[in-house]
Amino acid sequence: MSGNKTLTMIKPFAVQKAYIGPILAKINEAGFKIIAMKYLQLSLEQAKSFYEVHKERPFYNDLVTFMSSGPIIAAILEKDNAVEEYRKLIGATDPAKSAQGTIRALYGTSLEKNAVHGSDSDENAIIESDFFFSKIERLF
Ligand code: IDP
Ligand code: MG
Repeated sequence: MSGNKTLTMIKPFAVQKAYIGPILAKINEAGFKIIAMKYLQLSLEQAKSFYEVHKERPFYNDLVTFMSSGPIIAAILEKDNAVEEYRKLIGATDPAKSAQGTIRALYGTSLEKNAVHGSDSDENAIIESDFFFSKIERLF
């Protein structure tokens, strides 16, 4: 059975461009419940740790530098089949290839600055949620 939670981040460039409000509105309109949320800036080391799975990829250094360049929003979202449903809502990794009306198509500006993160599996949703939030920082 698929899980009902996913982890999102609103990435630095989208925060700087004042897209927090519009993106959270899309998330709520799509029926996700926000069960944990915080506003923070990752250190370079923390960004490296979050994206560890990508450390062999050519874009890794740029990605972790970008992700630690300014404040972000991290949130745990709840909905049936959350991982898949949220990836549908955000669209493809490259905003230029994302379906019309998706969060990345609307608010992403490049492959790297694609507005938001979304977990890619139930297992990673749990790992990523635990990365940002302790037990008392979430609704249950
Ligand atoms: P995802 O965010 O859609 O799951 P991943 O392949 O997990 O995509 O990549 C993580 C993040 O790394 C992407 O959201 C994007 O910001 C960045 N990224 C992925 N591929 C590239 C690339 O080819 N060039 C630059 N950045 C990339
Ligand atoms: Mg991914």
